[in-house]
Amino acid sequence: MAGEKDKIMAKIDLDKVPEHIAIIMDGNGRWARKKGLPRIAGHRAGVESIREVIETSLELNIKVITLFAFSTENWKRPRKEVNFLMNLPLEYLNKELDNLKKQGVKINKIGCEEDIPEKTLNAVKKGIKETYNNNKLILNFALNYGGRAEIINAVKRIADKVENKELDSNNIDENIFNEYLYTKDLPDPSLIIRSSGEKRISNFLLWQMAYSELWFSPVYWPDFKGEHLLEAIYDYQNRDRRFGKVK
Ligand code: V0D
Repeated sequence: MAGEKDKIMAKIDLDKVPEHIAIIMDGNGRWARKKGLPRIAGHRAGVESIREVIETSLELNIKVITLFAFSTENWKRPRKEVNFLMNLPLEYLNKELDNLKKQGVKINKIGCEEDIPEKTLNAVKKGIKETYNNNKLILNFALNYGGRAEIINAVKRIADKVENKELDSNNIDENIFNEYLYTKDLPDPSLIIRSSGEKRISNFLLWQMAYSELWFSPVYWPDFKGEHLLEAIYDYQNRDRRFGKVK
């Protein structure tokens, strides 16, 4: 029997899939509240949605998925919640790493390493190392990431280079600037998705989103399934991307 996912899948043009999809995984806390559960139960349930997104991305031959897992602002949440979140990469990799390896998924991360507990960082680095040679799909986690912080960090390192006469400021262009971003080896996101109905970017990939298409799904992240990703991709494929030009 063809389910909702197969129905949308049949409409997708496999030659026009977005190369890089970035996702703001919002609505875990509200999902939990609606069910009378603690917020952390929502975060844990959100892991299942990551699995769905990976599976569907592999079916479509999508090259990069970036997941906004923890922002530079998330430190302001209650300490108990922050501690729980910082344990999730470890928990996730214990459970999923074998699968990811079999699926040919390459783990990557962007964001500021400072302030991330050593145990968390070591688990992530181990995941990156053990999947380094995979090439089906890059699963890029934004951890302690902020778009403005990323840009400031780039500007400071460029200023150092100019001061040391290793770079002529006249030569600074978009390509040079890109080399100083966490995402230097990744294509810009073609499509940015935010779940749970909020219509904001919240300091995510500010530089990289210059020409990204945006999709806001009303579905809370733990309820976000393969069919919801396909819905976003189907809409994306029916847009007219002009990059400022006329066709
Ligand atoms: C909570 C729902 C996987 C959204 C999914 C530290 C928010 C579950 C990771 C993860 C989080 C990160 C790096 C890595 C492997 C896995 C993760 C955080 C939150 C914040 F290398 N899920 N996940 N990290 N949530």
